[in-house]
Amino acid sequence: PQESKWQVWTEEHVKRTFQKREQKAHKGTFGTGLLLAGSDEMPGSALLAGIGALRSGIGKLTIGTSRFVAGVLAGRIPEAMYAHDGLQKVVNGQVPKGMKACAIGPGLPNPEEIEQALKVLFQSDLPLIIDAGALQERRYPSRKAEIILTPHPGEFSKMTGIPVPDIQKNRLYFAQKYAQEQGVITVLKGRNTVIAFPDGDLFVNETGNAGLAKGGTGDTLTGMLLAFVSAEKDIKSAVANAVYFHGCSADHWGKTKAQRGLLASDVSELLPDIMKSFE
Ligand code: B4P
Ligand code: MG
Repeated sequence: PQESKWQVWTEEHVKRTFQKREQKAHKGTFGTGLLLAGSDEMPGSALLAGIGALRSGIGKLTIGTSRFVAGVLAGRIPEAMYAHDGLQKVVNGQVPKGMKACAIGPGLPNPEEIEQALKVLFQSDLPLIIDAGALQERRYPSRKAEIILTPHPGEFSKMTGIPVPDIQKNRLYFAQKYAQEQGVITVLKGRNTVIAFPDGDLFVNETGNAGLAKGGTGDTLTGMLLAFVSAEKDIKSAVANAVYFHGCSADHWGKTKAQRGLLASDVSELLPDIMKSFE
C-alpha cells in the first residue's frame, strides 16, 4: 500500500502558523476547554492532561472527573474548575456551557459510559479530542466540528483490527486511509508521529525521543491539544504544533539530561521555554 504525498511538519511551519498571544487578550480569547479524564484508580491522567492544557495557554479549564479525583487535583491545579462526576453529567445530557472544545479519555475505565457520553458530545458543536480509554472500534458521524483521535499503535490496532507490526510498517498509509474514510483527524503516535487529515493532508513530526516512552506523556499531549484547539483558529496547525512542541520539550530535556529521567510533567514544565522562541 502507498499513501499519497506527505511532508515533515518543520520549524518553518511552526514559525509561520503559531499565533502570537494578543496583548489585549482576556481569558475568554483563548477559550474554555472541557477535560473529561481521570478516575479513582487513575487520577494522574487528569492531572497531567490538565497541566498540559494550562501550560499550553488555555484560557480556562474545566475538569470533569470523579469527586475523589477533583479533591486530589484541586490542590495541585488550583487554576482549573471542576465538574464533579463530569462524565456522568455529560451522559445525562448536561454538557457544561460555554466550552470551546472537549478532550475525553485519559484515565477513564468504563467503555459503556464513555460510549454514551460520546453520543451526546457528537451532537454538540465542540471539536473533540478522543484519546486512551475513549478509543474504540467505531464509526464516526459526519459533523461540523472536528474529531481528533490520538492513538498509539496499540490503540490504533484496537480501533482497526490491523496487527501492530503491519501498522508500524505502513504508518503513513493506514493513518491517511483511516482519516479519509472516517472523516477524523488521526494522530498516530510513536517515533515520528503521523498527523493525517480527512482531506488527505499528511504530515510527519520529527521532534521527540525515547524519553517520551513512559506512562503519562500521552496524557500531557491530550491536554496540549485541548489548549491549542481551543485557542488557535486553524485546526491543522493547532494539532501539528501541539505534537511538535510536545516532542521539542523532550528534545530540550535530552540536551542536558538523561532521556530516561524525563517525566510527563516535565514535558509540560518545559513548554514555556520551548514556546518562547516562537512567540
Ligand atoms: P497504554 O497503557 O494504553 O499507555 P498509555 O496509558 O496510553 O500511555 P501514555 O498515554 O502515557 O502514552 P501514549 O503511548 O499514549 O498502552 C501501553 C501499551 O500499548 C504498551 O504496553 C504497548 O503494548 C502498546 N503500545 C504503546 N505504544 C506502542 C508503540 N509505539 N508500538 C507498539 N505498541 C505500543 O503516548 C506516548 C507519547 O510519547 C506519544 O506522544 C508518542 O508519540 C511519544 N513517544 C513515545 N515513544 C517515543 C519515541 N521513541 N520517540 C518519539 N516520541 C515518542
Ligand atoms: Mg495514552
